[in-house]
Amino acid sequence: MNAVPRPQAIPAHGSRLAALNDWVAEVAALTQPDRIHWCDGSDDEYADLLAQMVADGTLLPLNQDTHPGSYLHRSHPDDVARVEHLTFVCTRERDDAGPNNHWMAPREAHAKMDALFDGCMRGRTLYVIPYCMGPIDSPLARCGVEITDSPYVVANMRLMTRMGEAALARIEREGDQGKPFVRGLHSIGELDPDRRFIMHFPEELSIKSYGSGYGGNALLGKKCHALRLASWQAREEGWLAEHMLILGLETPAGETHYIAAAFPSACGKTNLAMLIPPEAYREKGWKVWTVGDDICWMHPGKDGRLWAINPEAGYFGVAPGTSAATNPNALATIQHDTIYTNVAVTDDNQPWWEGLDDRVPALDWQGRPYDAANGPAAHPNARFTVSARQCPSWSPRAEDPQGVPISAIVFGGRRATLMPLVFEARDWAHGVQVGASMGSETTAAATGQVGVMRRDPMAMKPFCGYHFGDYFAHWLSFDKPGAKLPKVFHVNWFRKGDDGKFLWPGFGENIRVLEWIVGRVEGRAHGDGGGHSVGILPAEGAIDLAGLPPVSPALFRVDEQEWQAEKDSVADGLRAMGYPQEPEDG
Ligand code: SAT
Ligand code: MN
Repeated sequence: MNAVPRPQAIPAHGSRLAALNDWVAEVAALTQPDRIHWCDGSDDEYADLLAQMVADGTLLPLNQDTHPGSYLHRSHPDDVARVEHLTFVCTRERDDAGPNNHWMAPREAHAKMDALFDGCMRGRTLYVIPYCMGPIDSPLARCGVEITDSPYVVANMRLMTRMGEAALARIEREGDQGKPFVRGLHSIGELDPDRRFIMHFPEELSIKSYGSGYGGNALLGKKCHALRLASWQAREEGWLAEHMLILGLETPAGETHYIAAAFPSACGKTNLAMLIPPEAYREKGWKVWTVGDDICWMHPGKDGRLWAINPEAGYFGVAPGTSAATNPNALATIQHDTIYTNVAVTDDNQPWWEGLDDRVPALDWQGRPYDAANGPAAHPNARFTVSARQCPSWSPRAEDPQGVPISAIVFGGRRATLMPLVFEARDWAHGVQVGASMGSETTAAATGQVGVMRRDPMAMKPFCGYHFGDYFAHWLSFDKPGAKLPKVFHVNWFRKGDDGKFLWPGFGENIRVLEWIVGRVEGRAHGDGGGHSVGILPAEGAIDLAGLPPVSPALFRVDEQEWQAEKDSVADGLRAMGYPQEPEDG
């Protein structure tokens, strides 16, 4: 076997920031690693990590002719998705976490986690990953340090965040000014689902995650930091940390509007963010630019508008269903230098998943010879991890330190019935209500039953790090004098007809809806006047374009009785999540 280069020798002091060194030393004393490696984020370091993981079987090289620089990771079969029932927000007061979160007292949670971490890195390397969420020079970006014993996590963090020396330099500079960094401690432990917890301590800006190597459980910059802790910080500091894609829609007039859109996990955020318009639109000059596909941090600017950054630097996207027809940009993005997790492979060792094409895979996601009797070849939550810059529609504005101004916010879920293709909220308060009322059928992104309708306000049910009642109030608080807030919309690509078939083609044709949305923003497109309880629907014919099949009126049919039933269900759902809040005692 090849001699595999080991990580660099342990520096006596990795950082000039005493608080960081002390924390690393404290964690090392608890976890007892054989080695400590401070990640510098360099190409050499990444290459060494990949070589080491290939040598020990953590990564399998894919066909390097068709997919240069790409590897497959097969996870433990019990470690394939987020585990919401094992995810906790640990605040001193239970009520601060709200009924939308599992709660544990911080002292109890620390004791439980420290018992798990005790000695868990024996024989392993402890990696220190300084990272920055957002452009490295952006005042809107925030930094953290993840400690992990998983080289797979390090490699993924390198693709998903700005990781290494530049982040460390910023953390040190901010440390000099007394600014804290988020501390995330992670170990894959034994990958035992009975010894697995993801704990958040928003008051301490810290995270402890044990027993899983899966994305949202283990890449702590993502959901744990950029959503759960950041939403807490955002509330304290007057901004919003949201589960939203950000896209730029360039119109034939050459103007680019930025749209932020919240959909639950595995409901098409990546596809919408990378949309390629149909020919009829491209000819006219429409183009979509991708700023982000999962997370959006929005700050009110001096001009009253909301300015957004994508805190991430990569995509951790769902592979199944991604194809030349559904998302050609994603497919082009993941042609090289991509880490695939839990996909199948063809007989010539190319990554494969359901919906890609009609080839028959050779091995399934667990490495077994493919047999349809075992279920899908790729795990339904199989993922790709890739640098955002590889995307053909990547927007250079994703690196803009001040972010992009948001013209419209879009909410949407997976709803087979009732919800029209698109409607506009009457005003900000109504928009907040529309977001808070979101419902969606569950997907494979989290463990549990798939396809069950649940309330998922703003697509943040699994990610809001504090009480939903306070969260809605925080959203409402943005409506103040001088604010130039985005218009708010709701879309549903997933409505089905009586025959059980989707009524809307989706994907590239979603631009027809986006066109109406920016038309409304610019004051050009017509609405129906809103003389009903839904909101403002497009006027008849307002989203039809010659050359494309007409939009089915069934996509806009709203039965008032069914709408009333939905409102009752929303009210029940919101009450269950603590809104409106009970008046405080005493
Ligand atoms: O939680 S992950 O980031 O791994 C994927 C998702 O659910 O959005
Ligand atoms: Mn997500």
